Formats: sequence, structure tokens, C-alpha cells
Amino acid sequence: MWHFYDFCLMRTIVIGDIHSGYLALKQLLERIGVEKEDKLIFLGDYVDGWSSAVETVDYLLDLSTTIDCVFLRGNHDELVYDWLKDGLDKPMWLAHGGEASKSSYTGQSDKLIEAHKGFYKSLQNYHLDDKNRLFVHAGFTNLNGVEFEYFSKMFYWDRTLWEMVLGLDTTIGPQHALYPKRLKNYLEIYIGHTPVTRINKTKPVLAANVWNMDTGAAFKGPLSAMDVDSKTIWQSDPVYQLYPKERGRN
Ligand SMILES: [Mn+2]
Repeated sequence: MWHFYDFCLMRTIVIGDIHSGYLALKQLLERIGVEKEDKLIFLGDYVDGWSSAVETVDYLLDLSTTIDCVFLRGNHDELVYDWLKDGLDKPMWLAHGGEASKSSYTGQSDKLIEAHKGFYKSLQNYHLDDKNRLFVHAGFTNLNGVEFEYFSKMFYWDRTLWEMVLGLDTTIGPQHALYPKRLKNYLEIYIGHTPVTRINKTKPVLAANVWNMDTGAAFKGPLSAMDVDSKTIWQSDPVYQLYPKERGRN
């Protein structure tokens, strides 16, 4: 038997880049008061940052057994997967949080490593919901939308989408000839990847129809979540305060 009240409880909540901030993730989900009817969409970059890579992925795997979760692929998730799978440890990865993920996985059981490889392998490049809202870690470049993207790595490495909307003349609207065609494919686009702390913000930022949910959890910012219908925002404490003995990525 359905009640209108039950329907109201069904929320779609998007969550920004975690970067192994397991303590912040727990705090954030407590503050949201996640219910079994909720749908959670994670924008990727679960790892590379603080010391809790293993705990973070374990927690997400556990969460997905009771809650409807969508896990998108971030560039850091691919880098960790490449290391777990093929032993690749690129210097650029090690310098940007890879070292912390490597230590977190050192000494873990084969069973755990296999389960986590399964998690990284299962990640999706993007998610499109029934209201034409696009969720993707970094962006896309094809004017006609994600189905036409030539290079799938763009979904988790691109920065041009965010740079474009930040530099957009706010006096021109979607009807204007110069309005970027890329943006018109979707009602809203939710991304992470480029921390808004770079433009001195600590809350999710809206530019044109693009919401950037990466509030710098790997650096000096909090971890953020938002109800995509009501635009209610929840945040953890600044993540570095939960890991006082660590340097993080700074
Ligand atoms: Mn990223």
C-alpha cells in the first residue's frame, strides 16, 4: 500500500569526491539521515587522498547492499584499479594521493583485494536519470552529448566543461546563438573532479546548468551532498580536521 508520505521520502542525493575521507563520509551520511528509500549517486574519486582508501571502499560496498547506489568512475579510481590489477604505479599517481592508497592496501587479504577490484571494474562512466539530469565525474566534450563522446577517458579527466561554464557570459541564455550547445543536451549536469576550493568556495557551485559537487575533500574542504530535487545541501566537517595527524594532498 502506497502513501503520499512514502513518495516524499524518496530522495535522489548526489555526493562529491571522497578521496579516502571515510570519516567524513560516515559523518555526512549521518547528517543526511540516509533512509532505505533514498537513491545515492556518487560522482567518483573514492580514493587517493587520506589514509582510509580500504575503509572507504568497504563502506561503499556495504552501503550498496541496503541502499540504491550509483557509483561513477573517477580518474583516481582508474589509477588505483590499474595498480591493483596490473601493478602500474605511475609517479604522477603516487604524488597525487596514490602513495596513501598504496599504503592502505598493503597487507590486505587477497579476498579483500578481489572484492575491491570488482568494485572499481563495475564503476560507470556516467548516469542519466529519467529527468534528463546527467551525472559524470569530470565532463564530456562532444556537442551532442555523452553518447557521442569519442574518448571515454574524458568522462573522468575532462576540465573543459567546467572551465567553459565558469567563463560563460551570464547575460546570454540558452536561446542565444553563442550559448554552448553542450549544455543544452541536459536539464542539469552534476560533476566533481575540479575542486571549487580553487575558486575560494566551500559549497557546491552552480554555473549555467552545471553543479560542481567537489568541495575539496582531498584538500582543506568538506565532503558535500545535495538533494537534486530540493537542492538541500549537507556537508561534513572540513575533512583535514578529521585526519589531524595527516598531511593529505595539500
Ligand atoms: Mn578527479
